[in-house]
Amino acid sequence: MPKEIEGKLILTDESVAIVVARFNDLITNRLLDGSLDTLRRHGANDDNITVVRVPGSFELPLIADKLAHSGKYDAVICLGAVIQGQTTHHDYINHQVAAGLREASQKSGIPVTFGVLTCQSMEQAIDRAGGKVGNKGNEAALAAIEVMTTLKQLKAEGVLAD
Ligand code: INI
Repeated sequence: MPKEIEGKLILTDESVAIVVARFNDLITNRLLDGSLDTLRRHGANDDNITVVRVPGSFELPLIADKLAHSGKYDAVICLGAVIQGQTTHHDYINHQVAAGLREASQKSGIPVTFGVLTCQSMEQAIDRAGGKVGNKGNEAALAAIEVMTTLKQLKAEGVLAD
């Protein structure tokens, strides 16, 4: 049997930052509710959660990167809703945000998760923010929990240094 290492999905004293875009806040507040619910159900204490608001999704990478490098958090969850308009504006935002968040994660060494909806309509966004297709905020929080606890496990097994 191979040795398997995986996260335990239980939070103890980890600190988590959630960065949430104000643009389309009808949607992003629902994503935030989803993330908070998932964190709490996996053991997080509100005292260890910090919510930071930014104007729009385009501003997520800068703030996420600063928080990820601050040494104060074990994970950063990023929430936004980019809804397609009549121009290609959304395309520029989506690609830059995804690349920026991945880079912040890799360079800081902590999970920076992508809870940004990229939808063609408000209806699609509602479906994915607590509607019939789930809640991207829950998913982004669960991914953060899994990666945080996997890193912890890798340290406990001596694969990674403390
Ligand atoms: N920001 C979003 O989060 N979602 C959008 O759908 C959106 N659209 O469509 O324009 C959006 N624009 C604002 C952008 O994120 C920046 O805040 C703005 O360009 C200032 O830098």
